[in-house]
Amino acid sequence: MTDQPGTPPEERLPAPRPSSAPVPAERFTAPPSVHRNDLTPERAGRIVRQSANARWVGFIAVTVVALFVIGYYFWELGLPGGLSEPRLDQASSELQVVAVERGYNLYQANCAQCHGVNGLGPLEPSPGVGPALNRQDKLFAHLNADYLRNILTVGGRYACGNPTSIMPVWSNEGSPPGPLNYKQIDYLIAYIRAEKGTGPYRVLDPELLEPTEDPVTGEEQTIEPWVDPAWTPAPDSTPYPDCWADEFTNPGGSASPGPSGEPTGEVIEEAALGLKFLNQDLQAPADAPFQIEFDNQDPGTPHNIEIKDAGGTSLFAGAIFNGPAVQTYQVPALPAGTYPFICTVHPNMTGTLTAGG
Ligand code: HEC
Ligand SMILES: [Cu+2]
Repeated sequence: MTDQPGTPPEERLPAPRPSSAPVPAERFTAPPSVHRNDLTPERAGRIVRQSANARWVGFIAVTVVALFVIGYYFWELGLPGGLSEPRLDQASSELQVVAVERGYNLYQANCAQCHGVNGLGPLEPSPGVGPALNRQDKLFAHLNADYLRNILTVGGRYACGNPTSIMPVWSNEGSPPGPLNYKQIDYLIAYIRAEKGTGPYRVLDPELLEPTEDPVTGEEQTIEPWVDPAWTPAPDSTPYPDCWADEFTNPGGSASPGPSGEPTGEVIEEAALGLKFLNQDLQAPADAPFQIEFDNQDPGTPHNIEIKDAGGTSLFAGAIFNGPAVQTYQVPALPAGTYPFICTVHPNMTGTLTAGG
């Protein structure tokens, strides 16, 4: 069995096989034509032509791909020199247009009754009880997107901490939840913060979302954005106060809130309801201090009485307070004459005070 006796079986090498003669086998051979490699001129021409076609195909394919890449590059990033807008900017400005147009409708439906159709609040032709929003000094920094989002989520008390504020919670994320979802809040902010010179934004029919036409001119109606991006505050101005009502507590001019101390003088009465002074003709003594007992009957709406002279200079401005509440103002002596008075917050509320006479 083995030629290596003595070694353990696992170290033994296999026994060599006796050599054998190769087995005769018939070989397949290709026909002689296959082995002929001399080229006829036609065949050489065909090969050259065919390989030229293949090169063309390759060249065209590479060119198409290269052009596509270049075209895509400029489509995506915009043509140099601002010839076209980058695709994403274009898409986002389309979204911006949609947001402003929707926000406008939401504003008109929910906010205009208090803040006015143009956002001018008490200065509207039909004044609203809410403060003006469409003012560059407010829009510059005070009414930023975060502030707007917060006040729409928390409600009017976010502005000045007034728990009886009549401005409700608008966001459905507030407590109690309001009627508007986060998208609608975004739309409102987009409308309030839309800048002049952008757009055009169309006035869409709230139901059909179709553009509306001016009944007189027949032209498509467009939205006038509020924010003027070129506006900057005067160099000596102070920032707009965090609480909008603080703006009125220190009116300009030489107004002083009147001498402190014991109230003295005749007491006359005034009341405000529905954004109107109920008594628009007040009689006061001349040349003697007097008091005005002011009954603000508008719930959650701030009013005061500010007395001016004929030239419009403020002579006295009473403290602004929310109704319903009564406060008594101490008014300094006035020379005989007639004086217009207004509510500082709602300059449309007017009356006339006659001293003496
Ligand atoms: C029922 C009337 C009313 C409605 C409706 C209303 N508001 Fe107001 N809003 C007010 C009043 C009042 C204030 C003042 C809050 C306070 O200090 O009590 C106010 C304050 C604000 C302020 C803060 C203004 C400032 O100068 O700080 C913003 C912003 C505002 N409202 C936006 C809106 C928006 C947007 C809507 C529509 C979704 C809306 N309001 C609907 C009454 C209203
Ligand atoms: Cu008022």
